Amino acid sequence: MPGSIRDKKLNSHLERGIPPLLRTSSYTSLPIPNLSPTHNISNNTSIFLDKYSSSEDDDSDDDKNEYLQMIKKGKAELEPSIHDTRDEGTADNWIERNFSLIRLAGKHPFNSEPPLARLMHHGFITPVPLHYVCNHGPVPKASWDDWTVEVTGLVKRPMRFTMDQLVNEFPSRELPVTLVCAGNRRKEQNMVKQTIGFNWGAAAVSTNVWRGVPLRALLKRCGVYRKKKGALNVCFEGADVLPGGGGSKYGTSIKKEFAMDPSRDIIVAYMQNGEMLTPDHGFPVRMIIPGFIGGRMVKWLKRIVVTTQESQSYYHYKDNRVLPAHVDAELANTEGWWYKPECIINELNINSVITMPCHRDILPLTTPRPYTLRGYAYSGGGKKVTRVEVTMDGGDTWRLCTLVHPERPTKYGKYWCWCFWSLEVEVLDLLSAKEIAVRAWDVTQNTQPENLVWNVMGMMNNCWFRVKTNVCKPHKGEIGIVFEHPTQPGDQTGGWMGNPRG
Ligand SMILES: Nc1nc2c(c(=O)[nH]1)N[C@H]1C(S)=C(S)[C@@H](COP(=O)(O)O)O[C@H]1N2
Ligand SMILES: [Mo]
Repeated sequence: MPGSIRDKKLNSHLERGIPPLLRTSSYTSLPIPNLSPTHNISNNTSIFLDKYSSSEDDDSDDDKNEYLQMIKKGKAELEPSIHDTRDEGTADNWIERNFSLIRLAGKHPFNSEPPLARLMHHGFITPVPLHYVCNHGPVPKASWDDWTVEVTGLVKRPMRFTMDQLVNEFPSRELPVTLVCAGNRRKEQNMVKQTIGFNWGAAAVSTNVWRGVPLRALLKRCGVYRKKKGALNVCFEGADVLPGGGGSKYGTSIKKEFAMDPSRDIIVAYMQNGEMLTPDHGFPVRMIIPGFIGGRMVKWLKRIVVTTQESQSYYHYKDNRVLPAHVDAELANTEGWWYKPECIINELNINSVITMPCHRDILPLTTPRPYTLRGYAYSGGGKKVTRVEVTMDGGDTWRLCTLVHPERPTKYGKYWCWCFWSLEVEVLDLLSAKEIAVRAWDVTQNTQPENLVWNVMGMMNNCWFRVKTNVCKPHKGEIGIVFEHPTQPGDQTGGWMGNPRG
């Protein structure tokens, strides 16, 4: 198939160094690229830079090469994905998956996150097989050659595009984007009071390099009508058929201004980390909406419809909303809270997590030397995380952490990815602290609340992330500090919050 994605070859030069995070961090084997003068990408890797990339954007070849090296390194460290016995007898039995992913919603549908320490080990770019997955139902079986994306509704020229057309007839944009499920850290909410969602830990967050057609370019080709003519929303519809609302497709929508805003970098993506999408992440094509919650990024994209009303999909209303704390499932239905436009979640909120020490890590006190606390932070809407602070005295005093942003801001000054913080502390300080807590701030001076604010869907939990410390005796005559995270994902027990309240 001439001109298709499969024939494109990577063609670029290695120039710049690696981001500082990768040099300074002490994650045991971070992806420290081994820069060599020539590129060698294995045959099955179809990374390419097409003729549009340099004119279209600010994602320079240098940056791309750094990312490529990270991708290569991460891939090399991973065990092969497999047909998992846990998928036997389900509609997903044909999909190969990484065995270490923690399954959160029982067997099926597949909702899973990587072990937190493993996720962090890879640093800025997450290997595809470890990227968290949120599927509401079975993964559609798709073929590149047969797939089409229809653009219709309030457009002058409704059209249907094949995958090869999307690749060859449009400009493309490639950039790293952090995806976060709005349910990230939900298990903490479930400990306080059961929500209607399953137990995400703190690893429903991952970063890949995504490539696709700017949504704006696609809509312009089809001639979107003006607002005066009622073109207010852009709806996205997936191919997955789901039980919700008596059988419906996964779908949602965003405002047309968002869809057309070049600074938002919204793409119709057909590549992740330099290869075609995997089935779990939307093969062959999905939405990527940087700075938004993952729930708006429709996978297995079939239709883009310009409308006056917001999406009518069941999932646009019954999912990805933050309702006030007093609203339980019953009240939500009787008082129609699902349909109140102000409860929708679009952009992510500010959040940060302590990832080092890990849960149940023991720090022996035999050789007291400084210890480095570490973690991740992100915010939404392209806002830069500007400050991360740690308290060891319940919030009376805060210490400033070192922050590393491995991405370069876009030409509009946006940050679409997570960043990493670290803080060196004395072991004696840890010994006298009962708890270590972290909070982040973004460029608009938003920060995280001290206490958890429960909501019925358990979404956007971003209270201070607290790790408890306890003195322990790892060996006879030895003394150490044992660390406890608030929860462990899924049905795993452990964590200072105890077990979920049913
Ligand atoms: N078609 C479709 N798109 C979907 C979903 C889905 O179930 N079906 N899940 C959404 C949710 S809730 C999230 S968090 C992201 C997760 O993307 P990922 O699985 O690639 O990490 O996909 C979104 N897009
Ligand atoms: Mo999600």
